[in-house]
Amino acid sequence: MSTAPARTARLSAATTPAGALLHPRTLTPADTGIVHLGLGNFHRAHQAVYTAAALAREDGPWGILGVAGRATGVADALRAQDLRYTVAEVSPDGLRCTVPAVHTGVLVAAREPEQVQRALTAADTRVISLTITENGYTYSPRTGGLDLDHPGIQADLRGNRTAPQTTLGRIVRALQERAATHGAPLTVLSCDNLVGNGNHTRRLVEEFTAHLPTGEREELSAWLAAGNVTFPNTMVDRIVPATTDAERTAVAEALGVRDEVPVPAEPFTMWVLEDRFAASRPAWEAGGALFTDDVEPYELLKVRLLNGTHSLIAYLGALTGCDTIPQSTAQPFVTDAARAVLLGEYLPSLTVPDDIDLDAYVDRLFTRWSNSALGHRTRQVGSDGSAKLRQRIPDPALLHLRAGRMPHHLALTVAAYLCCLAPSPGFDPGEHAAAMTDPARDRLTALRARTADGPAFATAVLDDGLLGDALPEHPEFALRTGEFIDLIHTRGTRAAAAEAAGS
Ligand code: CS2
Repeated sequence: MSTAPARTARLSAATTPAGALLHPRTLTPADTGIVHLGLGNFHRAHQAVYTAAALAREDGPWGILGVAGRATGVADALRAQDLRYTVAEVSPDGLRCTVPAVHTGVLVAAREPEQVQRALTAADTRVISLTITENGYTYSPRTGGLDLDHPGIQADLRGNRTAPQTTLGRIVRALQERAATHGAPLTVLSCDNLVGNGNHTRRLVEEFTAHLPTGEREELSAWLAAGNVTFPNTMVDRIVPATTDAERTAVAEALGVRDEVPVPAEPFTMWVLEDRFAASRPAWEAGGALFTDDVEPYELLKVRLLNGTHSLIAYLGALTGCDTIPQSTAQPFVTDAARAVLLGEYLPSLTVPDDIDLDAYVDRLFTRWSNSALGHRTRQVGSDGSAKLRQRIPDPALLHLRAGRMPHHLALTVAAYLCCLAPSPGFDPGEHAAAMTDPARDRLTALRARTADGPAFATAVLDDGLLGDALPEHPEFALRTGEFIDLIHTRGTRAAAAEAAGS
């Protein structure tokens, strides 16, 4: 997998250059205080870096046991490297390599389910944190609540306590065990791009608990009601692409050691959290985290201005042959569409927090998106659109529709997504769109096959609940989305964007 010369030593505890370490101590399994579900790149370049800064400021029991869901590659590579990896901060000015060294173990839930349950249940585990992506929450886009039709949820509600299949199942079974044994309080910390991510996680945990068979749920319900588990809301931000050989080579050159699983990341990073921790927490403010009573304004700002606009940039870019987000934003028509959706349609739907300088924030977003050294791919941002757009589009769209305004660029976002995922026969959305993964792809393709034109297709998709159950009350939104679909198919993506701009 590596392109570094084979004789370069592998990264390990012994070979980590001391100057790259973000904190001074070598952690052991006894230092574990956090079990993190979702061992992806984002976690390793975000929470892990803040945790290293916290440990550099004050020592504490905040080592992280990282749990991958299914994939074994990262976990096994980390084990072969004494749990060390590099964060390769990439900017047009160059590369900065650091090694957080905060993990005390790694597990793969599908392979080592019992060990995962033991770790989640351990009294020393004070925080269970999550970066499982929007998709990992097994919620129904239509209702926003737990997806009781999900086969994994059904199995976990009935199934054994030691090897649940879903994240919700793992958490609730561990909470049951905690309530029944030591009763040590716990914080469940969602770090995913869901609006009200803590509240949302609490709702899903409570719904899962409520559906457990009688005799299994009473003790846990009472324990939860007594406030033993908190679910702070958080806003997380850092653009973290997938790893390529380019980072492996660059890290080998910069550090002189071979890291099979470095994480590329932009220099910018932000974390805003509610300070509601049931059993203390690391001093994450040492890494710049902001603690506040009200995270929602920051979450809305980020999920709409950054993530929502990002989706439009990804889909317009993919449809015009762009591999990366910077290539997409280099096209003036994409920048114009991004500005229009951001300023004209997302911004009016939120209140900007007092400490945010909006002009600087927006300028920085465009600078971040044009970081060509980072190479963030349109297919990565465009993947799982069915779960992502549910968070980004409906509320702002409804605000405009209820006021009698058509949010043309939100409709264009949905249209471009649908053209990437379920193009009509004869329309080729290109290789980047084809490479997007999405659990809804088959369903969307089936709906497309059953409908005659763009408006009928978009209406069928929205009636199916893709963006919740309120948008179908405004059929004009589906019609507008469908017109853009037909325009993209017949006259091209640029023409559709020009039509949105002129509306
Ligand atoms: C992106 C995010 O993939 C996506 O949907 O919008 O991963 C984005 O890069 C991060 O949220 C930035 O913090």
